[in-house]
Amino acid sequence: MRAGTIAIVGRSNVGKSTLLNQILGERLAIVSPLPQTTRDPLLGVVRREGAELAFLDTPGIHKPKTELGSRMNSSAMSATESADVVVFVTDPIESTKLVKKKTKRTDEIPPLDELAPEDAALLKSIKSLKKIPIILAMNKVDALRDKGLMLPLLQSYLNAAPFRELVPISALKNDGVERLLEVIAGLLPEGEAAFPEDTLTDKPSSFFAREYVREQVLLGLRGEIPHAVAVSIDTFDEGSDKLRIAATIHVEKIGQRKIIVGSGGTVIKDLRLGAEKRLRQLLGRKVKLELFVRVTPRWKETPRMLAELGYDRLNGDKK
Ligand SMILES: Nc1nc2c(ncn2[C@@H]2O[C@H](COP(=O)(O)OP(=O)(O)OP(=O)(O)O)[C@@H](O)[C@H]2O)c(=O)[nH]1
Ligand SMILES: [Mg+2]
Repeated sequence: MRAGTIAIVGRSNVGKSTLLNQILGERLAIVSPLPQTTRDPLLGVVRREGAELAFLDTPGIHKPKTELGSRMNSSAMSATESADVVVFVTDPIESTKLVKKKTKRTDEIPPLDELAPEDAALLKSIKSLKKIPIILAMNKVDALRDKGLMLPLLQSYLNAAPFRELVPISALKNDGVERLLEVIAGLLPEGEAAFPEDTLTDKPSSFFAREYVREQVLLGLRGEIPHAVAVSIDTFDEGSDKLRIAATIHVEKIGQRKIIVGSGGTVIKDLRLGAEKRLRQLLGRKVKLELFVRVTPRWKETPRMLAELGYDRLNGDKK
């Protein structure tokens, strides 16, 4: 059979986690309209006729402003280095906006003939890694009314790196995803399955408790709050009737704490109910979640806090 690891890599917000979820047929990864949603590489395993595909969703590569940001970038790059195949995800609409911004172009018709500078830089570093086959997944094609407009853009991407294949997809609408899997399977090395038949991921349930609380914050709150938040698990009790979890939401400032709690605790109650529901759906059992909020100034810059919050250099980054 064919078996191997596939890194899903790209800028923030291009739809990498949406793609992982669509491939798995399960809302495992958290997804939001905000950049830097994914902070840790996340493994998801699927099987197809004669193939085991172990996908690693990675944090979006961005210009880091904090120690957390640079850890996220390096974990994405090290997942890429150790992969058998790289799926480079990008999207035509946002790429176009980035080009417009850089070149200060004001044309009405989008300049769909140049790749985003951020993508160019990232492709350069992926190319220099070693001879890992790279596939270009042009995502969000559902959002383009005239798909013909995309052809010059695709050509620019093809010129920028030795892509083995180009697959236009819509991760959201499940268009082209099965073909992407076929292409990947064809590039994987011959080998034995690395995971037991029923493995979906290698992350423990407590990881998803953290993630799904953060997802509720990303989806429910605006402004500076979503990126100021980290979640830690205080207790995780499997129990007999239900799973009992106590978690702390860390914020950077006192004002943020107030907003998260909300007047009369309404906001935090919604966060709790939303996260409980997501966990119940994933784990197939009753969940009782208790949430606390704590102000932990500068947690994104403090190595000790980052390690405590699970953002140490363990996730694929061995440095
Ligand atoms: N129209 C459209 N939107 C999509 C598609 N795929 C993802 N999106 C949207 O794009 C946004 C970002 O999706 P994510 O999957 O979180 O993106 P990501 O690349 O994982 O982002 P980071 O984790 O921040 O790097 C969400 O609002 C998704 O619903 C697609 O195929 N079409
Ligand atoms: Mg993501």
